[in-house]
Amino acid sequence: MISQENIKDVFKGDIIGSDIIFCESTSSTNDMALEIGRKREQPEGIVVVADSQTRGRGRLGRKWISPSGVNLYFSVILQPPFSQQESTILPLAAAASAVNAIKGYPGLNANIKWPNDILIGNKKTGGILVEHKSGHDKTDMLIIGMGINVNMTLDSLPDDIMPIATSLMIENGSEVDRIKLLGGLLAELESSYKLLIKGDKQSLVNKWADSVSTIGKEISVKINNQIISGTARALTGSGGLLIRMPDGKEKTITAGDVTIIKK
Ligand code: BT5
Repeated sequence: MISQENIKDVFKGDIIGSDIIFCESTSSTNDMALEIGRKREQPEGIVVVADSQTRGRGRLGRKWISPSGVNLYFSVILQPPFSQQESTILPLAAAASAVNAIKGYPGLNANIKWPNDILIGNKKTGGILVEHKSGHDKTDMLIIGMGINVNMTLDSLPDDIMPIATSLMIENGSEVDRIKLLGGLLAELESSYKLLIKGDKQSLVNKWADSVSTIGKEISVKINNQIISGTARALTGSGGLLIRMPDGKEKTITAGDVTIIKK
């Protein structure tokens, strides 16, 4: 069980973990983080964790299934000292942090489906939703929301996501301590975030590229109403995906829904 008492010291970094707030159930930890962040003069580093969400959401208003007692749902407020455009790297930083933390467990070789899915094999075990909001006194806040299926069992997966989803426990057969995993993940996120602030984005991106299973595959990407197809070639220094199209031209995309056509 997660409680305010056993989670409050899960991680205390220089930036992340300035306050850790737990709630049994909330609509969405991103909304709760926004509400709390707007009231604080220095919201950076606040982490909001819930045991369940009643209206957990993914990108473009999609639903994030958030049952109680088994998974992780949390949001971290960051205020990066770089532009909103440069912040496109943050979903990737968050995904890489989750992958590194998960890889610490035997038998759990996670990978990233660009830009925001955490997969084991080709099934989704986590997702990231980054929202840009204005906070106290109109300061900018980035709310990094993460959902990870930790101890969900196969028979508890709803039918609509059963074919595409998994959990850490389904994959390696043993229960994972959610609080410990959260601590490891926040530590990874803090260390990447500090390096990002220092400005060495390209070397970080190069390190993460090894975990991005999308690279080298034939994909199609839906961006608003447009579909672009081609081969995913590499990550750019700002976390975008470089695609080579059938006519040989290259294009960088910064967001979108990726479908893998051929491995
Ligand atoms: C995401 O969106 O993958 C981002 C999910 C972010 C969830 C966290 S939980 C904490 C914080 N608070 C929130 O309200 N949200 C964040 P997207 O790429 O749009 O994927 C959504 C799709 O994933 C859905 O349409 C389903 O197909 C699938 N899905 C829904 N729930 C799932 C789950 N628990 N496990 C695996 N797949 C799921």
